[in-house]
Amino acid sequence: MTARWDGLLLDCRLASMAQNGTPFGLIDRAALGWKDGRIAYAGAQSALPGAPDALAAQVEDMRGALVTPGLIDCHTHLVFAGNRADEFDQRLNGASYADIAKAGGGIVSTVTRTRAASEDALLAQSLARARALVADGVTTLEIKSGYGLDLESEIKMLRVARRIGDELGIGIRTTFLGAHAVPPEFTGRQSDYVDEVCIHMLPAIAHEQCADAVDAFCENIAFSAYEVRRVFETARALGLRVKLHADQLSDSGGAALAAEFGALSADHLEYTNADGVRAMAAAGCVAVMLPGAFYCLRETQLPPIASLREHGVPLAVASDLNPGTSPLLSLRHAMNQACTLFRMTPEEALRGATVNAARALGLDDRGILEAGKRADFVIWEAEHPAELCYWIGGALARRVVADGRQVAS
Ligand code: DI6
Ligand code: FE
Repeated sequence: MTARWDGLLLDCRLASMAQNGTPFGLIDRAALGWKDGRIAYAGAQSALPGAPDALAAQVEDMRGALVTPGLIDCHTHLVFAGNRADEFDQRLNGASYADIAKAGGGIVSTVTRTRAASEDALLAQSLARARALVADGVTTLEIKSGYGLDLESEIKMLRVARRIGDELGIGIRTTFLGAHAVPPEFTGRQSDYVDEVCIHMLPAIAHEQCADAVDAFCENIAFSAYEVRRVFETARALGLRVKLHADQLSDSGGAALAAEFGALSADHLEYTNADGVRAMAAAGCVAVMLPGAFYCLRETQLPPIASLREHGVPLAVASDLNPGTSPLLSLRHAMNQACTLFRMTPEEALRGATVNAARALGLDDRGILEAGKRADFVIWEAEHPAELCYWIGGALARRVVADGRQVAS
């Protein structure tokens, strides 16, 4: 009997996200079985290879409940200390994000607090945010460094990120974002800081194996395309995949640069031009939409969704959870914003938070309900998958399962 599956759900409505010719890869009157953290069966209940009780140790009747792949938040800055509600207040009193950054606030103020926090304090604060995402359906989470900006503090952040995965039983992908901002001790010496990132930090990060990818903030208030190129060349030489904060506030040629380096994704893209879109399409680079930052900054320049669609660039959606421009604790809420603000369809938004998000992280073992994939799934208090984008807030996730184990209810 040891060959039996660990669990089997009957009579569910699976939004499998498989390309099976139906929207959302929908399968009604479906069954989902899993064993040892992997999906053993996902398909029509009528085609199960045996009697349910003989197939699995635990069988549950879902009475038509909606089941989707676990959500994947492929772009967050979730590990940080303190918050920036004070800057939120300043912005409402007229200061712009760029003004605040130039006056030494912004990212640098979070850097000061993150450096000062002990690893355990950083973990405790960050865990609370991760729990909120998981409660809303997230089973895989990308977390960037970038608030340490010295080797020791960056490694501390990346260690905390991995500890969150251990604590919560979810999947974590870590990204080194040393080129996020110039730390205070390098003020006026930006190119020296880029040297520091390339000559000292990146090799150490690669040696410690604490990052799954390398990111940079390519922007006129951050790092130039020339500087990012140096970071990417170093990453490539060290065998690390790259991704990029590209064209968020201005057209800096970020999308084309990301594509040139075979980036997993280029993220934001509000100001990306037609050449950038074409380059991304040719390179198979995922476009990560971050409507939370667009909303918080009250941006008006929309990312070129129609053109990305037309060129077949895979669209992902993420929270960009960060203390400055997107204090957003729900990926589902980002999906709602992607629909309402960016006019993505609910199916595109759910694909963007499952299969395409997996691709933006270089993962092909999740994001879809199919035999052999990770047993990461969510049982929802909803009838139709469009509801996941339609409701704003609320506690829709009835049960969140990662690696075959319940991680939130
Ligand atoms: N782009 C963003 O929107 C955030 N970082 C980045 O590279 C902002 C981070 C912050 O303000 O703390
Ligand atoms: Fe970001």
